[in-house]
Amino acid sequence: MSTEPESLDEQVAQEWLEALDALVDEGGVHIGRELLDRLSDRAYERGVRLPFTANTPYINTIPVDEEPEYPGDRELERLNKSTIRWNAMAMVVRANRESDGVGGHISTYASSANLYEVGFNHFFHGRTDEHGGDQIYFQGHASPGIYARAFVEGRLNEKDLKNFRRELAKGGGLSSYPHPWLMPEFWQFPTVSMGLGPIMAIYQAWFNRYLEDRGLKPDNGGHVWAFLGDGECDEPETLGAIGLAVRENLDNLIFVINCNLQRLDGPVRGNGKIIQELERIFRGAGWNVIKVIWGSEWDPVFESEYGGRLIQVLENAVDGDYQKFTVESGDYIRKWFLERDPELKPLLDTLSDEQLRKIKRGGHDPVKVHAAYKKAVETEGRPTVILAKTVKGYGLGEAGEGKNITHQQKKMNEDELREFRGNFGIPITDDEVAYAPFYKPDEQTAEMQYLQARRAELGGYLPRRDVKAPAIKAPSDELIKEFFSGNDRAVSTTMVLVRIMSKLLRDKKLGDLIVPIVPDEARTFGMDGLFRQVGIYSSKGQLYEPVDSDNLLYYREATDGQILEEGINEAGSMASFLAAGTAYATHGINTIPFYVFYSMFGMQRIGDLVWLAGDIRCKGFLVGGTAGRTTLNGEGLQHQDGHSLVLGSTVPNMLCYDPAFAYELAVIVQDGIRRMYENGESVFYYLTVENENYAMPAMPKGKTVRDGILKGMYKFRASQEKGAKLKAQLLGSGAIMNEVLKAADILETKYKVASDVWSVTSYGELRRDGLAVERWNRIHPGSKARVPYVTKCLANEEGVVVAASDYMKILPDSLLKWIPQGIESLGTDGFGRSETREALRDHFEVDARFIVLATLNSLAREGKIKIDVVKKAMKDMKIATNKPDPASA
Ligand SMILES: Cc1ncc(C[n+]2csc(CCOP(=O)(O)OP(=O)(O)O)c2C)c(N)n1
Ligand SMILES: [Mg+2]
Repeated sequence: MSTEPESLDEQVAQEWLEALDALVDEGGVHIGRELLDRLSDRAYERGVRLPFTANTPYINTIPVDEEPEYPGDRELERLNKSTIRWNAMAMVVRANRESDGVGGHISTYASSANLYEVGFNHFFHGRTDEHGGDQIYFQGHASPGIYARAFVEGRLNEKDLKNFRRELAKGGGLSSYPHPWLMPEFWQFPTVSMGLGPIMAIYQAWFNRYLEDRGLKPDNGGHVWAFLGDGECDEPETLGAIGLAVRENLDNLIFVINCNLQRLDGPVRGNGKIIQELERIFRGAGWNVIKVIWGSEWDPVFESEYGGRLIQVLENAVDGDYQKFTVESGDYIRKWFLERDPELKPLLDTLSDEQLRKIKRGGHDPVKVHAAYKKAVETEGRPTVILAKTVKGYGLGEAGEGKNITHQQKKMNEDELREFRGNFGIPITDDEVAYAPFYKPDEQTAEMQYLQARRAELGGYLPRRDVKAPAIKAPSDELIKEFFSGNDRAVSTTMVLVRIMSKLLRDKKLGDLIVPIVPDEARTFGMDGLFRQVGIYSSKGQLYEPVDSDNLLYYREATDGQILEEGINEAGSMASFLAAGTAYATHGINTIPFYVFYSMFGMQRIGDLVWLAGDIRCKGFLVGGTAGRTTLNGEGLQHQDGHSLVLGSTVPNMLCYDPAFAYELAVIVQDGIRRMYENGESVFYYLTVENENYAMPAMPKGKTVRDGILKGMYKFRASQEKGAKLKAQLLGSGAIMNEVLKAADILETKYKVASDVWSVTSYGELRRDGLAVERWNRIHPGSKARVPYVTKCLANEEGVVVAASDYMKILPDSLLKWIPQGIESLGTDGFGRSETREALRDHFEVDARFIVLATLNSLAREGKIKIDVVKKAMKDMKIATNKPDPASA
């Protein structure tokens, strides 16, 4: 029979605890840690198993005695912070007064002002000649606070603030959120689509290391700071890549999560504690986690004899309770605590209502936040996340502090404004307060001098997008001329693309700047040759002997490797693309990314990041491999892409091309580098490349061919049948071009239809041109009308027009109004199938037979041939009338 007592004797427990206290008092925390380690080992040996927890108690991670002294002038910083808070609030309130529904957010910045101000005053470093600079991902809807600071700094003026969210106002206004497209000298990183900021930040930190390891950037400091919301952590992108940051030892990365416990509708985790949940996740992943939960006011309370009991009760409260404390009276809170632990009464009697009501949170305390930031920048070997507890709408008082509606709060009445002014001591008179005027202290005041001095010391104002990269020359014709002469050997456009990359990588000037990016599909695309040529980047080199080391194309990892092999992670790969494609602005380095992916897992999987690439003025080439719904055969419905070009057409500054031949691809890549890196245009490219092998023809002669390739179409082959009565203009793209050529031959030999063949490299560019011309004509009545390029190409050509591609019919149809003859479109609408190429092209009705049929039908409609000819052709070509419609099959 066991004689064990049922529970631990209280006195024994106290003795152990006191012994620990004494040990720590005498020897310091590290002695305490050592003892606990040894105790824990012994306990394990004796069969004592503790349940796993990645959590620490619900208190600040940094003990009071490890807090560094605050290096700044608290009072001057407080004055400035109050001024910035006021202006941030005023700009939103005024914008909504003048124009209802303009929107904006007050309460997010209200909760995070201190988090930003400690950073601006002591940490955030601008890029200078000596310092690499920090990259700061501001929480998107905290933008009013960032604008307000820029106003106080003198970078923005009253008119700018007044025109917040009125970008079309005279003289321009401020964009709602961080958009480099709209404010290219100010914002660096678009963050407002939640989750994209954090994943970009992780890959930014990694890419910075890549640049340093490859010798493209000096190792001259700089941290990546990502500010995000606690609600934002529910986005898979936010947490999905945190493992990489640990694996790659990214101690240049700091996440600051503003844990105000609320998102838009209500609490983030009403029934739990978001800080504890995030702590588990990040600690489990190996991050350095610093919790900043309580303000300094609570230090003595926790250290008092009631500290342990109080922490226990606080530990048991859920976030819903904390939110309630923010809006309730001191009495409510006192009662709540007493119900949980009556022995806390003497302590609670000593705490004022105000102390209780606010239960001042660590994120609002500069000392606590500074201690956390300092620890974060000094941490080596791993990334840091700071979980800062704050109050949403802090300082808004009755107007919305801590309330569920606070996220949407945009207006404040006179009383509320007066209260705000009072809370933060803004020197605005009673007469003025209702108007919510902007306020800026005189430049000569101590606080303004301080503010300016701090930024001067830290490398200048932020955010600041500063493009200093020198222009670089596009590859010469000499480099790519092999692609112009054609080749009888059957190759795919994917192989051609890889060959172009390989040539660029060998180029003395451009080679180092090319960044091949691939999500675990290099072998699929035949890119494994590059493993050997330039290696796969790994900060650790290659610590093992690769299983295929005796193979020429072995999996070669190296610290100076050039390929970013991302694993099965399209979002992460795209984030790398963004970091590489914006290095010209972030670091002044012209890296040229080529991100090659399964086209089906591009636009539709990571479309939001592609949209962001447009906003951020990213450069580079997105390459959708194994593209085309019938060209990729066996893989079936999930892999066959017939619409990425349609989705791609939604991004205003992305140029989408579907080239058929090697020389087309070479011309497009060459001109792309010219436009992006020589001319500095804010465009980027999406190219589809396919895996069907065929001989590559030589580039047709003629001055207009190159121009046509880039504009979107050119005549590839004119019919030799001069004087024929029947004529057709056949438009082909990508791999379907070969079907079009076959159809042209059949039409000519069998049906006496002289057929010109056009290569359409980009329906998107043709439509863009058409729209621009149409618009010009609309707003220039009476002027000589301009003519769209596609009309110029086709208007004077004889015969019917038929288009076929491996993409949806909407692409050629989108040009309909500019083609006087009309157009018969063939394409691949519908779900794919796993089948042979031939069967698929029959199923989707894009093979040579259907192109012939469409042409004959058009001719019959125009009365040029008899309908019987069409019927017979169908029979001859074995096209059944009861075929299922691929669009809905
Ligand atoms: C992908 C995406 N979904 C929804 C929104 C709309 N939205 C903007 S802010 C917000 C709530 C944010 O809550 P949290 O992340 O906790 O930030 P807080 O304002 O509390 O600091 C929502 C839902 C968005 N911007 N992006
Ligand atoms: Mg929140």
